[in-house]
Amino acid sequence: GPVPSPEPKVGVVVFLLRFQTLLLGKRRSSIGHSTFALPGGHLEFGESFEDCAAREVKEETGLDIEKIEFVTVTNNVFLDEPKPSHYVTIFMRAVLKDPQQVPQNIEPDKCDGWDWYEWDNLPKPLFWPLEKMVLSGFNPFPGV
Ligand code: 8DG
Ligand code: MG
Ligand code: MG
Repeated sequence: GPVPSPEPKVGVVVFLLRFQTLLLGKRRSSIGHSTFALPGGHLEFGESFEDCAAREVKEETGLDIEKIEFVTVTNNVFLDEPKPSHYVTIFMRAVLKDPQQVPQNIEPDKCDGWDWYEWDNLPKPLFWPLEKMVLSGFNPFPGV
């Protein structure tokens, strides 16, 4: 019989800003494999966007963040991926509690590693939801 469509899900991702750079990692997950993306993951039942942002960044990088705030939301339908999926993606912004803290690759099955990149010198290819924002002229740094 007909295959039921999967439900849209909510992703919460973080522009983690450190001086003039932000944190990106190369994905190993099936959606967006080998593209550079923000830390983040799925919103859990009952969770605030801020709590989800802090939890996912901690789980994926070991970093502790603060000044967590909502930036924007985008609608992302992934039909060309191995598993078709649909995410409403909440983009948050935050900074490190301790600017000297170093990211760790805590989930090496999901990411090749984390590093800081300047907005004017981003790695390629970017995960397309992020690429779309860059092309639209979006800038995550405050006061721009
Ligand atoms: P979890 O089990 O830890 O909750 O999930 P995850 O494995 O960390 O999920 P994820 O794929 O990293 O993030 C959830 C979805 O959010 C992702 O499949 C698609 C959407 N998403 C975007 N843009 C970005 C981005 O820049 N980074 C991340 N991590 N996810 C993004 O639309
Ligand atoms: Mg995660
Ligand atoms: Mg993730």
